[in-house]
Amino acid sequence: MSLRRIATTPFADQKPGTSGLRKKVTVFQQPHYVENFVQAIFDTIGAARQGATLVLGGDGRFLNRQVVQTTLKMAAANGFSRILVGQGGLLSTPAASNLIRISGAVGGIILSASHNPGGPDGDFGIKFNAANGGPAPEDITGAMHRRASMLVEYAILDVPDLDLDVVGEVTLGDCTVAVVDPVADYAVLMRKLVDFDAIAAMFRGGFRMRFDAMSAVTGPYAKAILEGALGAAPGTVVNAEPLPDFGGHHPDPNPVHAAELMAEMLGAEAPDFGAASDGDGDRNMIVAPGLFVTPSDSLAVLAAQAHLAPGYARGLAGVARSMPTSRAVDRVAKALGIPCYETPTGWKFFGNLLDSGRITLCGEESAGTGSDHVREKDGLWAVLVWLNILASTGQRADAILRDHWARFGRDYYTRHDYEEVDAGAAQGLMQALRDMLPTLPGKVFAGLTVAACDDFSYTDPVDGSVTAQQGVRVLFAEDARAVFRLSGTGTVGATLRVYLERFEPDVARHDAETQAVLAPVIAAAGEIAGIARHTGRDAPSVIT
Ligand code: VG1
Ligand code: CO
Repeated sequence: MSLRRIATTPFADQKPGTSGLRKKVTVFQQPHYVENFVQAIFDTIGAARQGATLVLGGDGRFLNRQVVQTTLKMAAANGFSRILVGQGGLLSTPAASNLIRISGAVGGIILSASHNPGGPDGDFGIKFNAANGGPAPEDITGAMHRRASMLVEYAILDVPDLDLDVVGEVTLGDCTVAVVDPVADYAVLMRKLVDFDAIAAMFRGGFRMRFDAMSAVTGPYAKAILEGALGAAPGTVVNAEPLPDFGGHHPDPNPVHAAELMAEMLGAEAPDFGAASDGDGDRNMIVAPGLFVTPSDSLAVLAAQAHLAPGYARGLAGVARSMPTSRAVDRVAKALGIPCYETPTGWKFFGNLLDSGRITLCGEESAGTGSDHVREKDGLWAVLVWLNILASTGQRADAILRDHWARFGRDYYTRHDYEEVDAGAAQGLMQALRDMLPTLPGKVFAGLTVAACDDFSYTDPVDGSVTAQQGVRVLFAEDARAVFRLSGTGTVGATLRVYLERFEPDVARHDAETQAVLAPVIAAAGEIAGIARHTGRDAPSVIT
């Protein structure tokens, strides 16, 4: 066995976005591309990696196994003394976060492009999580990018591939590689947080559920916990086997990409509860019989009812939501008398709030909810807390949501995505919006009056760091809001996201169709931003 130093040419495009470095598989297949970024991660960790533990795993997509092998050999050549890797190279993002935290690792590398499609023509991604289990904050990802842009060589052991399919320990150079069951520790954690006995009793009583794992990483977790530990009927979990191309599907749990689940839940034979998760298991979609639960509403319901789960019986210290997430959770925080923080998009911004104990629960409109149990959003966790609420209250999921609206009012919410727009045109739209901000207040668009607007800037209350230009928000006097930002996870052109919402306090008007209620907000947003003019599109590519 020998340690080799291999010459590489630096890559200038290895800049992590909202959640790690995400590119087309073909980009990662360039010679030395993976190695270059992995070495940049190790160099950024610096001396702290000597003798340290590293966690490693991914969502099973195309390239996962190959990059796991490369990373193992590089980690062993770079001074780590112990590497925990999920069996088969698999770890869901929340399970990886948990493993980092309980093993005292210096950090972890998660291989995933999350909800982006996989396969040879799909996307791949590499993300570094720090010792708290959370996505590296911007100063660290910035340092990785700078390092990747100047690297000239990387270190790797010249050894055959390891067998990752057998649980147990093997030696790699001076390093021990522990191949671990990806589900076991995560299941132990879930058992501490939610009342497994109550949920199991509910399933014994005939409660029926459908969980769509979308042929992605959550399959083994959902099978073991829902069907195994909790006794849900066999077949409750569908698309349970992680596939390198996710079976050709788009592993993004929303009503468009989880259409089969939606059809079942809205049909006559709907089970009592429906849920889905994304490529790497950190997102969740919740569907009640006959009623889709928007992620923003789900966060608000969880905030209002989490105390029913044993892990949260003591109540919540505070909550947080990303800026484009609806203000439904703010109303709950107000009623509970706890703080509610508004952060930029991306889980990394919740890290300091969670670490400092300021918040217990947080979430995003993009189907992400989580708590202080790990430092990532956690899809299956959200589903289990929902099940706990259903078991504790004995209520149907749709009744829970309607009661929530009756108490707090309903925030009608939709997101319109314009995908693969010309990057220059998208930048132009955002710049034009920023330029017109001072002139907007008082103006009327589609019958709505602009009350206030800004380009969201966040000052972290813990470390004082400032993150500017995080999206333009326009607040209307009619208690409606439109938010515009560009995606930081796409791999082709630019994606314009337009987030639209309107508050409706009157319970008599809680049964309307979302797009119809929001039509004036949609029209006003289109007019203000000149969406058609800038993008050449007359309709969004995806409406969720
Ligand atoms: C999207 C979502 C954001 C989420 C991020 C990562 O980012 O909007 O809320 O945190 O994906 O989610 P963007 O920049 O494309 O809007 V996941 O499941 O990739 O880890
Ligand atoms: Co994800």
